[in-house]
Amino acid sequence: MGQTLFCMVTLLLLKTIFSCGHAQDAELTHEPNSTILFHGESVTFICNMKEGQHSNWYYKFHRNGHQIVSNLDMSNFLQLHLTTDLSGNYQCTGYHKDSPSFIKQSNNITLFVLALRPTPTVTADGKTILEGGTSKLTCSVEDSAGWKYDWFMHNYSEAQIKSNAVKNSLSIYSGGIYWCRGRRGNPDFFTEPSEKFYIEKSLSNRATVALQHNWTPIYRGEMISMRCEIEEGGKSEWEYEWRTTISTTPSTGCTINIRASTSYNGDFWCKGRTDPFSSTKWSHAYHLRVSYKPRPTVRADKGVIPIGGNVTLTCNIDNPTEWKYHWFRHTGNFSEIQIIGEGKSENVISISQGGIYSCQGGRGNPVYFTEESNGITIEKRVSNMAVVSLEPSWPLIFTGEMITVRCEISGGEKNEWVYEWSKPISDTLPKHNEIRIANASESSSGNYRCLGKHKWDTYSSTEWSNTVSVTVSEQRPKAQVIADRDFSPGSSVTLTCSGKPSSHSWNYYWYRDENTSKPLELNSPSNGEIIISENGIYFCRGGRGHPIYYTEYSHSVTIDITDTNRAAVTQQPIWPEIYYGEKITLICEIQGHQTDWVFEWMRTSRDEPWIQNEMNITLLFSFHEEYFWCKGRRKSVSHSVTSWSAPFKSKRVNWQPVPVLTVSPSWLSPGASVTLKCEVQPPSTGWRFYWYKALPDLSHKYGFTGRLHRGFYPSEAYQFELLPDSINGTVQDFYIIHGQKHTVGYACRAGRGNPEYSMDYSKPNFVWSADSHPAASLTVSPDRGQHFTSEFVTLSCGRNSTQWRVRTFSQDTYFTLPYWQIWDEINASTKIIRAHWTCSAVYWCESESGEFSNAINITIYVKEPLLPLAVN
Ligand SMILES: *[C@@H]1O[C@H](CO)[C@@H](O)[C@H](O)[C@H]1NC(C)=O
Ligand SMILES: *[C@@H]1O[C@H](CO)[C@@H](O)[C@H](O)[C@H]1NC(C)=O
Ligand SMILES: *[C@@H]1O[C@H](CO)[C@@H](O)[C@H](O)[C@H]1NC(C)=O
Ligand SMILES: *[C@@H]1O[C@H](CO)[C@@H](O)[C@H](O)[C@H]1NC(C)=O
Ligand SMILES: *[C@@H]1O[C@H](CO)[C@@H](O)[C@H](O)[C@H]1NC(C)=O
Ligand SMILES: *[C@@H]1O[C@H](CO)[C@@H](O)[C@H](O)[C@H]1NC(C)=O
Ligand SMILES: *[C@@H]1O[C@H](CO)[C@@H](O)[C@H](O)[C@H]1NC(C)=O
Ligand SMILES: *[C@@H]1O[C@H](CO)[C@@H](O)[C@H](O)[C@H]1NC(C)=O
Ligand SMILES: *[C@@H]1O[C@H](CO)[C@@H](O)[C@H](O)[C@H]1NC(C)=O
Ligand SMILES: CC(=O)N[C@H]1CO[C@H](CO)[C@@H](O)[C@@H]1O
Repeated sequence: MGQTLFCMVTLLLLKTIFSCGHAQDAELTHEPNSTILFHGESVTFICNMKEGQHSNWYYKFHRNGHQIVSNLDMSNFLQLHLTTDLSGNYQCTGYHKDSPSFIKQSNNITLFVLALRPTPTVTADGKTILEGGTSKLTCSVEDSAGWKYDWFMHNYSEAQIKSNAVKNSLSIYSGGIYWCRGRRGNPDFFTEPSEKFYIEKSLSNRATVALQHNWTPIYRGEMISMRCEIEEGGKSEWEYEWRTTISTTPSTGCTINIRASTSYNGDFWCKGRTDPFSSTKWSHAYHLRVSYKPRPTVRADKGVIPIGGNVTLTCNIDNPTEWKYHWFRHTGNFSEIQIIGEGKSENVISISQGGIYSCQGGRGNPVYFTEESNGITIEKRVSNMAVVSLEPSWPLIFTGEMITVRCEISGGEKNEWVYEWSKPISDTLPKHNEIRIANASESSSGNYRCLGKHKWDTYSSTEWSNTVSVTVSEQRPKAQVIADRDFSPGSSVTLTCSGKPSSHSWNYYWYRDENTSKPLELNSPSNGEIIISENGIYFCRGGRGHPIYYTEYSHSVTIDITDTNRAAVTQQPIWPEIYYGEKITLICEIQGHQTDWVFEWMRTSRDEPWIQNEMNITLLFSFHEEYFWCKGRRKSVSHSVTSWSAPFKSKRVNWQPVPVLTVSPSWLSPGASVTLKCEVQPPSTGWRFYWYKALPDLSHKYGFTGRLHRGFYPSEAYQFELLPDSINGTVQDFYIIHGQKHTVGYACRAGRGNPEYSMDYSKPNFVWSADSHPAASLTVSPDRGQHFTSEFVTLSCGRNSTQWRVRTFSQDTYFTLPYWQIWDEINASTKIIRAHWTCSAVYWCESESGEFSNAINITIYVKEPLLPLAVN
């Protein structure tokens, strides 16, 4: 009954559709419901007639208008395994079983079958997840629909975390590697897996780069440790990551230990990580700056440790509190360095010893040291007092005097001190306690002071002593004579001698009548006064010290008690005679005040405009005697004039004196001394003597030396070489030569005055030796000392002829052979003489280099003796 009803309703409906003419269309659907499908996927079409029971219909499926043969059973669904050639337009058609002409056609479905399996993409609303937050991942398959989603995560190992989800998004809470795939259909068709999507979890703990020590500047060479600190990080096992701007990447540990160098200058960041996907944010950058190793400087509050006090040294380094201080002391370049303070945290030190101090800073473990500071020299004053004294303590010292400056130090042994002077005399610093100046000169002037330093600690010294001022006058002082001028004839005269510059330390010595060897005896040599009642020429000088240092002689005053204010001409030097060409000084003396006068001079040879009291003259050759007069005129009272002095006649002689040298002995005994004596003829005084050795001059072959006269000038045969120590001449007129062994010739010369008046050389004189000189030996042939006027005698100097000559001496005359006795000359050094009476003489050889042979006596007899004579 029910069935019948249903059939009736269906029929009714059919009728309604057909009768209305617009029955509902058939509907074709497909699963998966997507226009784009992929090769390998299955698709199921279902055809719905939307009218009656679906079993009342036959179904046909068409692609692109062609019936699809796999649907021969005419069922209402069609499953296809897709390949790309199955793309196309699908439609189904239904035929009503009851009325096959009743056909219904479905809608068209267009399918595109793509060859390549699709790949989904994963997108996220953030690449990192904050701690406690979430992130949403979305999986999308482009251009096709109907997918369900599988999610996978890689976290140490791979796991599927969601399967067959309808929603294509996923909320996640932890970091990791995520991917997805889509699936649809039955059986499942899978997309390719998506790309892996990396999500990092950002931990809220803060990372900080910190130095393990809190020092500000880091110095080159210092060991430092940089640490990555993580806030509240104690709970987790952290791994660390570092990032820097320097070229080398440091290790991945929690700390970076490095020896600082400028190549580490840069920025450092770090972060902590608990697992591969969970890390903190990067820390703030830490700027590492490595500076050069510092060198501290030392300063002292004073340079010298006062007596009983001390000195504070300060070691300065930047950031002083970060360092510990090490102090050193040494007392010389080679002394041991003493460590006096190690690792003090104060940078000051108080010292009470002298020396050179330096410091160094150190910090860290192992200790990092700064450079060593400069050294600072600290001296120490000890309480001993240095006192300097001058001996003798005259306020003015004269050139040539002997003085001693002495330094005395109170307390302590004398030899424990080294002395230092602030006025050293020479470049070599005297270290002794006295400076003895044997011959003071202007350069010895100055302020002398001294100090003592301990021998074993030269940085400990006394204070400078007092100063002693030494003034050395350049001039040798001269004595001055003043006569009290108001003396009346017949009474005594007082002469006063004074040293100029004056000094109370002078003793005075008086002389009369040019006798300088013996001063007059005085009661009190120190007051300089002498009362005289005897006429004479007086002069004086002062002297002081030990050995006595003398002033120059004063000029002399002529005391003629019978006349007052009488001018007198005197001569300086006081020589008994003056040779022509010699220079002397004439002095006009007036008793009384010398300075008060101007002078007039008169002489026989010419007018004399000279107006000073001293006149230099040179006496020239003259046939006439020359006289000099002078007179004085008071400067203050011009009409007060003395009378002309008595005429002064110089004892001039018109020739030049001649020196005569005698040698004794004439014949040498081996090792004897030879005494040379030089006499000036005629004798006179004031001479200095110069001594010479005679060097033969062979260029004067025939030169001979006669007596005294210029025509036989000795220098023609000899040249003269000054003997040692004779350069300034000698005062004595003799000269001793020790250890002379061979024949040799000498000469002398004398001179006097300033400028020196110098005379000719004396003729040479010889000392003969019978000993052969190694250089030459004179041989006689026939070999004997006696010969006869009838004989020829050959004299030979030896082998070499040109350097030697034969000399002879007879009757005070020297000859070079040949002479008129010479018959023949073999060569210069071998002579044949015809024995002649004049030839009884001494013979020897001599060479230009100053060498002499032995000397031989040869005696000539007039007649041949009856008996033959032996040599010697
Ligand atoms: C198939 O997909 C289309 C478009 O997305 C939609 O309009 C239709 O309702 C779907 N059909 C089924 C049976 O889900
Ligand atoms: C990742 O792996 C760790 C260790 O196996 C585990 O503790 C953690 O829960 C995992 N995370 C997820 C999202 O599975
Ligand atoms: C340095 O001098 C001061 C004051 O004069 C004194 O207090 C201190 O003890 C002295 N130190 C030394 C080491 O002598
Ligand atoms: C130490 O050496 C320096 C430089 O070589 C030198 O100038 C100084 O005089 C020396 N000091 C001593 C005490 O030798
Ligand atoms: C003293 O010095 C002077 C020049 O400085 C010199 O001429 C003289 O010979 C010296 N005297 C002595 C004794 O050394
Ligand atoms: C005289 O000669 C001496 C020594 O040469 C010299 O010092 C002096 O100045 C001269 N006097 C005059 C007035 O020329
Ligand atoms: C000679 O005199 C000069 C100047 O007075 C002096 O420098 C020199 O040392 C003297 N020579 C000798 C050997 O005495
Ligand atoms: C040469 O003669 C002198 C005086 O006649 C004599 O003193 C001397 O000793 C003689 N010399 C030799 C070497 O015979
Ligand atoms: C002799 O003297 C000459 C000139 O000085 C020299 O050249 C020669 O060598 C000398 N001969 C001998 C044997 O000494
Ligand atoms: C309803 C509809 O559009 N039908 C069409 C389906 O496709 C065929 C040809 O492929 C057409 O003829 C129909 O009109």
